[in-house]
Amino acid sequence: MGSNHSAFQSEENKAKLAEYQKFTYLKTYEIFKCYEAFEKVAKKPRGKFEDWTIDEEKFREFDQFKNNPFLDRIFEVFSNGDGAMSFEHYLNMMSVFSDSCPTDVKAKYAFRIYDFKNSHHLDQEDIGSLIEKITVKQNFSEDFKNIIIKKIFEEADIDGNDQISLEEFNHIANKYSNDFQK
Ligand SMILES: [Ca+2]
Repeated sequence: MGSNHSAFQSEENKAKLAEYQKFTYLKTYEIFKCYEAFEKVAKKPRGKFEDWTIDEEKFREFDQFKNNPFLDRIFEVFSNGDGAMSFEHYLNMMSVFSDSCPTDVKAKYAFRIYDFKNSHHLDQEDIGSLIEKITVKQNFSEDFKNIIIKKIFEEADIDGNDQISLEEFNHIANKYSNDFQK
């Protein structure tokens, strides 16, 4: 695939493509790949691809996210919670998950994904849910889970208010950014 794509030939869509190149961390061929993946599953009420959407059921069919324990949270965060993911939402999501996206941007979205109650901070319940999702096969005891939660708060909750703020989360994300990027 070169630097051209049949979907981006009109002046209007060329301008769109230029915007996507500017506002995402995706390379041009990655934007084309996203378009093709999205085009395959999207509902198309009108011809303009800006109007196409995918719902959560369709989103579950993407190989990349099928086994992700945070799939429902990812869909909610990137579709802005209205149940329909537009192409621009999708592109933004793929951009955040791409290798070129910087750690602080990834951390900002990871924070929102782990903020299960959309409360703008992570509390012990959020961290508990996070641990449950990533360790579902290990079947940890409540006691062991609480020990991990305590350890996480000891390290991350710098001001000791029993909540992890975005700033505190960023601090941890940067500290462990090498692991975080994997
Ligand atoms: Ca705190």
